[in-house]
Amino acid sequence: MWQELGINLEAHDNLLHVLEGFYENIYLSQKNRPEGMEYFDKVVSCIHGARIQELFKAKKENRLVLGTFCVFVPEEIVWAANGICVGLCAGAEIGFELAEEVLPRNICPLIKAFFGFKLSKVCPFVEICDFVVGETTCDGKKKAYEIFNEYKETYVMHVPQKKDKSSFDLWKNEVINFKSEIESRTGNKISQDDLLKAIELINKRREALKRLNSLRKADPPPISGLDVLLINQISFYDDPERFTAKVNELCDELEERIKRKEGVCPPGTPRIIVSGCPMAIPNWKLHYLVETSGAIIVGEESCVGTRNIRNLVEPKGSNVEDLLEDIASRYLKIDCAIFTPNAERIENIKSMIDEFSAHGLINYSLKFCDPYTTEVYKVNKTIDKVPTLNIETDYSQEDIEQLRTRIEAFLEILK
Ligand code: BJ8
Repeated sequence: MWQELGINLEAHDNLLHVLEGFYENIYLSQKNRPEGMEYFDKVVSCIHGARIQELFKAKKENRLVLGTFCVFVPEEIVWAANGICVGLCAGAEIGFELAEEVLPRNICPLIKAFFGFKLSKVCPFVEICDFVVGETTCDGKKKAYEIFNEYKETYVMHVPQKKDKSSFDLWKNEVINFKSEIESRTGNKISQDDLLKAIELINKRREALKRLNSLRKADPPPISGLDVLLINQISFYDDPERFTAKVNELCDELEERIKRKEGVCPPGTPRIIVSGCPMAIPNWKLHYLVETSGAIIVGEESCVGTRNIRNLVEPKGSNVEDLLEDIASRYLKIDCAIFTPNAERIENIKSMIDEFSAHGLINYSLKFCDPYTTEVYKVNKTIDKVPTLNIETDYSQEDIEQLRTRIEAFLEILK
């Protein structure tokens, strides 16, 4: 299967070998994990196996498989046309030397990583996709997609940068165009019923993740931030129906744990919200550092976190076009830092601090990410309830000790 996908088998073996050690160290060494994590451990342990096989089979049955790098792509439309949408990995320093042959050195590591995975031919997910859907979010991605298209066909959606009426009209039009694109590629005409079913499928997944998040309000939290981060990362590529059922099963178990006051750390452990850039799989660096330094992460204000699940599509429309408008309005509520102004993000951070009784906020930015590094100023100016720590990093391991020292000093302040 991997050969058929054109995977570089030697590089791929090395990658899986490194990942395995990494996972054992970071995940399996955690104490008192919920039993329900077994499913998610299994998904990771065959990250390039079982799910790829499912996608492979789906392609043989003529189903469209497409890949994305941003939560702005309205996946409901893909599912409605009997296609499959997967979020692609961009969370590790893989193939950076090859990526730097086509990209500037000083570009965000997430962008470098999606090129690196493709150019080094180690990611079966990107290889199995019929095409990739990009978006005009930050400048780095926008320009990178032009080059990426030379290696993998890339369809780019125009995401506006403001949220006024004309921006909404532009975005709604993009959503309508996207639907036509998917229909013509799949040959399936999307009906109202198809759209309603797809909206329900993805809403249910978001609701399960919301339920999981809300259980972290307990003191002590019944699950670690590392585990919730992993579950969020898996949500991007697992089968949505199965994934939702597994998250709900886990939540049932966590509710029992809360009743027994059983947690993954002692009560009163410093509680942290992490806010900023997305952490694509297998980027576990910050969570690992924080949770092995005596604190617990209780929320991620991130696209791999609440930014992706906060809002559901509210299907009020009674025909396809109106439903597309409902989809468009849900997606335009996303409070990504590429928008100006972006006041709702700050309000969302504030309410997360209150809801999750956080003691501190960590602003997490990837190096060279202008939207998030610049927005840190406004976040810090407005958040006065809890101390904040600004972290700017990449996927390397070089700054680990330096970051640990800064995190430990921050936790001393919180204590
Ligand atoms: S909706 S956060 S997933 S754009 S980290 S590549 S912004 S330079 S990933 Fe994002 Fe969509 Fe927004 Fe979410 Fe650019 Fe920044 Fe890199 Fe980023």
